[in-house]
Amino acid sequence: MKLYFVPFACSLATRIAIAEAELDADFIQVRPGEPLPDGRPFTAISPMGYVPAMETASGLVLSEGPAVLTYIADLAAEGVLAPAPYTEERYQMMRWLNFVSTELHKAVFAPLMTSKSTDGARDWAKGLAAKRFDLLSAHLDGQEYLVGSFSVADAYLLSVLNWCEFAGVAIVDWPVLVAWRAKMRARPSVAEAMATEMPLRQAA
Ligand SMILES: N[C@@H](CCC(=O)N[C@@H](CS)C(=O)NCC(=O)O)C(=O)O
Repeated sequence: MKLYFVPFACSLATRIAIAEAELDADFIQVRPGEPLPDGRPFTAISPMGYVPAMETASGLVLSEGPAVLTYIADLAAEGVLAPAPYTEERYQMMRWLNFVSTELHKAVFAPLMTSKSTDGARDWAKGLAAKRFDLLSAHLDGQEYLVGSFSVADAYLLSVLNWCEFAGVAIVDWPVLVAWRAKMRARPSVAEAMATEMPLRQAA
């Protein structure tokens, strides 16, 4: 399986998931504006040009983070990266994957992390952060993970919360989230994934 990534982008969650489940994958770094190492344009894999994206030896090509993360979770041993299918917790995990994707990643962080944004778009996005961080903070207060045990939703949330300082979102105002992020960063799979991608980000 090939996993396409940009260092410290949301695709970090896929690296965490692969490490957590002790699966094998080839990670292919996507360099904006450049073809892939095999000469294809990245849009041949991911039509929007977004990471994460993946490709299996049997020909499955998949993009969109929640779908890629759920696929990886289903390759892992049951309970390692996701609650069992058809359980209530499984749907709660899907709820959080969608929340992180739409309410945090795209609504709050995307406009704050592109040079193409306007001041108005940035103000609007920052204004959205408080309600979403309040909700997360209340949910994670006294709870280790978004759902029961560690899941790909935690990996995705951690990857997005990593951007707070760069994006100018004041996570310090939510001590529960600061503590949760610190604890997640100390998790071996997360520490390993971040240590792998940090020099790649610095060199990019
Ligand atoms: N809807 C996509 C969005 C993924 C996305 O925004 N990825 C960012 C990195 S975190 C990206 O590849 N951006 C490149 C670009 O905007 O051209 C998903 O959920 O996977």
